[in-house]
Amino acid sequence: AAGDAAGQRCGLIAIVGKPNVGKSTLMNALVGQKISITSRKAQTTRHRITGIRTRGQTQFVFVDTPGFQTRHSTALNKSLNKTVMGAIGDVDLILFVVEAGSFTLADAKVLSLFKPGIPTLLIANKLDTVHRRAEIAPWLKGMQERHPFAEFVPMSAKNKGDIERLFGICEKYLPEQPWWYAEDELTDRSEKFLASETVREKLFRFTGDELPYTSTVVIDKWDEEKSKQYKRFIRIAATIVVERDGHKAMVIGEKGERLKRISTEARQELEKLLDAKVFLEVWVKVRSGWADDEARVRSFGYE
Ligand code: GDP
Ligand code: K
Ligand code: MG
Repeated sequence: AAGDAAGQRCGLIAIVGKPNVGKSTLMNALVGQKISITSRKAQTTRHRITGIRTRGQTQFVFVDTPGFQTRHSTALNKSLNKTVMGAIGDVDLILFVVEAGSFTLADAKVLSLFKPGIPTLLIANKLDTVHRRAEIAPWLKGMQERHPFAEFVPMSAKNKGDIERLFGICEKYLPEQPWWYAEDELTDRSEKFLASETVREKLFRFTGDELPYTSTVVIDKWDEEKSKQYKRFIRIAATIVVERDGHKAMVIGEKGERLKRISTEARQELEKLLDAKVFLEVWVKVRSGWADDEARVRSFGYE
């Protein structure tokens, strides 16, 4: 697009809300590719993740955030909250995501962080799970009294038509200015980062609720080798860091079955994401108390 920035629109859109309302699912649907990992567990998203989508003359730059943590005040949670605050400070539009028909204390806490002046859409997500649709209208009316939302968008992040409609709504709020990224860019995150997140997603999906959310993934080795057979060939070694021996046994599973499943599914997804042949090794290590230790939280990549 170099040299022809006339008529271009571009802007930053923050996706904010309490854990598990569907923020990352929404961002992936908007970007059209899985950039941000999702699961039914709270605290799946730990970083500020940018997802980019360019359509026609408009470049939408979405920022997915961790759900605001209100329950425990560990170093990890403090860092997550700082990430959310940083993301909503200077954006063109906020998508405040809640579950349609519901508004809890945790939702209210997130809403109370918003500075006045930034247009905010109420995204009433998971509409597909609402059986009594007639109750949505009075609920929206109540929401109108809580905050001067610019618009209400009852929708489902899993419905393509709703995603299309949301693009049309968001576009109006983005200023006319040249694009910040190339037309085909999808994220500002590195491949290495996406790899560690992919392993973490499989870890979360294949372990029960007993595995604390504090477990994390570190990439120890990343070697892209020349190959005659494949366009790209990447050797990756990842370590899952857990807090206790018992958690380690849980991740490995009986006869190593669970760890095998985690690494197989992560490899398959990474091959698609990186468009490469991937050789992935996954190890498990115990480091007790890392989520309470600020220096270690930083060393694992959380600001
Ligand atoms: P986040 O914590 O806000 O980022 O939430 P996620 O995107 O990780 O989603 C949490 C859970 O809600 C996942 O199991 C999603 O599949 C599910 N989910 C997200 N959006 C919808 C939706 O529109 N409808 C339904 N039924 N489930 C959804
Ligand atoms: K989640
Ligand atoms: Mg998320």
